[in-house]
Amino acid sequence: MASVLIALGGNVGDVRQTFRKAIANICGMAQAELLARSSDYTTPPWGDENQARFINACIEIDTRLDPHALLFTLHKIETKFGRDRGTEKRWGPRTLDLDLIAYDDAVLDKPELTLPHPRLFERAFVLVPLAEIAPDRVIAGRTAAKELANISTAGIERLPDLH
Ligand code: PH2
Ligand code: MG
Ligand code: MG
Repeated sequence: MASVLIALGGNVGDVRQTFRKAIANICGMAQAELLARSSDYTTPPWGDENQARFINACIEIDTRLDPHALLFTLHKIETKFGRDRGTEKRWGPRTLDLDLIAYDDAVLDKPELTLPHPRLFERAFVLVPLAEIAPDRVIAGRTAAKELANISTAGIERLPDLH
């Protein structure tokens, strides 16, 4: 079994409900167990500032799928929840983005998949939820807790839990 960190994002539709259903789909389709789930956060749009705020979260799962099979499964789930990679703009609005952040200590540098995620430490919208569930996990020699000190978290707000 592998311990995997996945970042969730979206800014189109009822994103929190999409997250809830997508996490259930990940557990079902990736034969995975949910080990941890961060709170949801509203975050300022990054990359293209001219769009709605995003909601972001992070989860940790235990899965038997290898990294490529897991990536394929995550893409299928994105599509199921309305994501259209064919027409969307880079950094633009989307219903659901599922990014593989880390897969055990795997290091991979392929066109379709780089592990750990190459830009994770530049993005407060990933680091803040990650630091909630895995503050001290060593990823590429660094930790979310320490890296948060080097980055602005302005405009990021934790949302109260849904019930
Ligand atoms: N995702 C993007 C582009 N910009 N900004 C925030 N705050 N959160 C995201 O998840 C995000 C983004 C494209 O995937
Ligand atoms: Mg992303
Ligand atoms: Mg993505």
